[in-house]
Amino acid sequence: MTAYLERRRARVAAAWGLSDEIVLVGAGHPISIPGGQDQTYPFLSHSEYFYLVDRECEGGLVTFDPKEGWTDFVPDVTEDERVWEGRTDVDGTPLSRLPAWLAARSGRKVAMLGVAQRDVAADVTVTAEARERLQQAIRPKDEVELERMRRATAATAAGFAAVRQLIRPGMTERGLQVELETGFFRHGAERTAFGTIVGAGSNSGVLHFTPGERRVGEGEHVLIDAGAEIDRYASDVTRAYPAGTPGGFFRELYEVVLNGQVRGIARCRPGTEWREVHLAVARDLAEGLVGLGILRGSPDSLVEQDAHALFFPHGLGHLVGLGVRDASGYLPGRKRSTRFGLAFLRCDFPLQPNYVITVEPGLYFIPALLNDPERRSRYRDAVNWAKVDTLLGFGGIRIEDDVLITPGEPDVLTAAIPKTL
Ligand SMILES: [Mn+2]
Repeated sequence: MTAYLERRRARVAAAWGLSDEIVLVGAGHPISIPGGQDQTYPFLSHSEYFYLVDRECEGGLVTFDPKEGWTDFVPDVTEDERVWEGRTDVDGTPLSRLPAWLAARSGRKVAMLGVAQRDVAADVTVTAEARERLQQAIRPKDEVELERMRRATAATAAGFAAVRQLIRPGMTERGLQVELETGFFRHGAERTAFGTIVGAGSNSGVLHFTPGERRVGEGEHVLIDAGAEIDRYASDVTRAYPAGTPGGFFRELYEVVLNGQVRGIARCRPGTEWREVHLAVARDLAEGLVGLGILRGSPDSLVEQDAHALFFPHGLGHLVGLGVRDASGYLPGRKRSTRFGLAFLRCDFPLQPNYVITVEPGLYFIPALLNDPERRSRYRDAVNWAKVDTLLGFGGIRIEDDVLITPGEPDVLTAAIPKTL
């Protein structure tokens, strides 16, 4: 086994700290597309399995016995698979030996991670604890992971460079998506890390917009949130581009978001609570909205009232790496806030060296949020509703980079993608 996988497994075993319980981590199986088309969705091994084995293996299973170490169980390759898919044998212990392996350990508690194996009686508590500890062990990215992320980022940068020059009135969202993803694939991407978001005009205010045939209008802008994936490692970038010369309001709002994002990135230091970075950026955005005459009051008190969340209704970011969400989550014992301005945080933990986290503030004019009479009443004094009414078709602006936490200055992995107007 490669040295980096040995190091990973040793780190995970130490994090589990087990004496008697055993752990199974399943890769999972392809999922059929309904309708008898003889097709499956693209197969990706469960990320918990992939992290420990670093290969795609349909039906694969890695086990850990604290008394004996790791075993890689692999399915036998059938003749059909050799004929139709060109599959060859994979190194490992034949899966047919798993029942005997389990029988020899009967009576010991089992943690079942990855995709659950049928017919294995797992202990719910032991499973939850092992999963939490594995998630924490996955968070800091090792050199192999970072090298892949840098390649994914380079492919992403190539796609953004290609699409940027094509943004002009008349282009469709779908047409821009095609050029962007072509750039990714020409530069090594194997897949997109998630469904590409391209929203023109008011569509830029739909947080996860699926591009369609809408054309970019004169004086509108386009929001693109996309990333390439290589060897299972993801990149996740958002930029907003004006079609032609940016209008006054676009420029003003853009500067507010960019300022919040740049200052937020600078706060990404080891030991800093992610929730505090989020709140500091929320405060900067609120201050900017006061400057634009959209919010009224002191930025601190506006954030305390969650007034910023009317225009910034999502968390500041999430871990990215092995997949677009990597091992995001909350420290054990922490619960989601019920506050409107904090409930959507995907992460709640102190930042640590080698975490990679997205910093992606945005400001939007979302009719579904802003036309709600209850909110209009609660924030009667905090919001200049007459001005908001003129902006309900504007959409939104988000700016997102992937930031590697280091012992010193944060390292912006996606810095090659320009974000100045
Ligand atoms: Mn993101």
